[in-house]
Amino acid sequence: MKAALIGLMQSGKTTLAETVSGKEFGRGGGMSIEQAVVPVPDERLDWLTGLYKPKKTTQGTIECLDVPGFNFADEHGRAAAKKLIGQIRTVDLLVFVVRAFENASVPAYRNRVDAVKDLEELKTELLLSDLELVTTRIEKLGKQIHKPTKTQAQDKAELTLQKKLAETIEAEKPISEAIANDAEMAIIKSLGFMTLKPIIVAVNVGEGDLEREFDMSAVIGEDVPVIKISAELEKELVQLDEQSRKEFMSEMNINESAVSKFVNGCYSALGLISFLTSGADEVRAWPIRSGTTAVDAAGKIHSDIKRGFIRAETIHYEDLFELGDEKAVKAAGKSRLEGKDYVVKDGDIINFRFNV
Ligand SMILES: Nc1nc2c(ncn2[C@@H]2O[C@H](COP(=O)(O)OP(=O)(O)OP(=O)(O)O)[C@@H](O)[C@H]2O)c(=O)[nH]1
Ligand SMILES: [Mg+2]
Repeated sequence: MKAALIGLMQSGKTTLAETVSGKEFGRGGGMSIEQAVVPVPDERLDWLTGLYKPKKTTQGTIECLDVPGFNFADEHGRAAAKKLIGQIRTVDLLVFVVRAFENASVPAYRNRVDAVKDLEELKTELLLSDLELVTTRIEKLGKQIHKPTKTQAQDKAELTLQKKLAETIEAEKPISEAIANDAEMAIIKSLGFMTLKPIIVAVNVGEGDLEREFDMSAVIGEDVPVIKISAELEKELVQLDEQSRKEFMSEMNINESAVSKFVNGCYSALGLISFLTSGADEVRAWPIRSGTTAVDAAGKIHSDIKRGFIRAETIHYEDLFELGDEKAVKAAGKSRLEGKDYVVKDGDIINFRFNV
């Protein structure tokens, strides 16, 4: 799963990326996109590791791109932003990082510190970049359909759809409204429209400002996860040992770490849950979309396990945690044999039986 941290200049994207990944990027206003991997914290893995003492423990991960800040205030900045947006059209999720911290030594974009206005500007610009993409496609396809190419029928279908998208954007409606079904979605999927991607908003607040309320619903609706973090402070916290960190967090009234908020926000926006596998070799968390069936979950591990799927031997983490070991879970009748179509739940510990 790939997420891009985007936002206007100097909103704290790099600081946040460093905080959640534990990696140092170094500054210098570079114009290239940096990558970092965020390991997904999961207490269940820690507990299972204690129980099974496996050779290794593997957390889920989120691949993060730290994208240089956008500056739509001048032509040079717009050209740079356009190029950057073109480079992140394949990501699965956008994390909008908006500034709400005061810091006299960091000049504010357009001389304002206004998270809601920044979010609005960002959203409008992404919509415009999608409109530009649609316009380019319409021009290209308009010429192409008159040539006897192999893709003529497909091109005509796409042209009709792109025109519908253009009308929708011009009517200031989200383009998702113009896409009638999966077949239409498939036609345009590879273009990577920015406004079709799931998003979360990370409001970067000043120290001690975590309680502040922000109403973003007028800009992004009710369903988008909004997290509040104080990136600079929390970056310092991750460098402390666990004991001092806990003390600091309770002193500063921080009840959830930045990485936990970040990961939960991303998982929720993407509809992800985790199933677990455990044994003497490895204890591991596997992120899947909620609604995934047992046979497809098996395919995440290996295509052979999917192909030769027999049954999913399943227990739930909560039962194991409560009863102490697998034997006790079985004795309590809480071990299940699930078939291909079983819908996997968050916290299921699965041992796939397969035959190839
Ligand atoms: N006071 C305060 N300063 C912050 C906070 N987060 C970031 N900063 C400062 O703001 C400046 C910009 O932070 P970055 O993390 O580099 O921001 P960015 O969004 O990556 O910047 P660009 O990539 O240039 O757009 C740095 O000087 C940070 O120290 C914060 O939570 N509080
Ligand atoms: Mg940066």
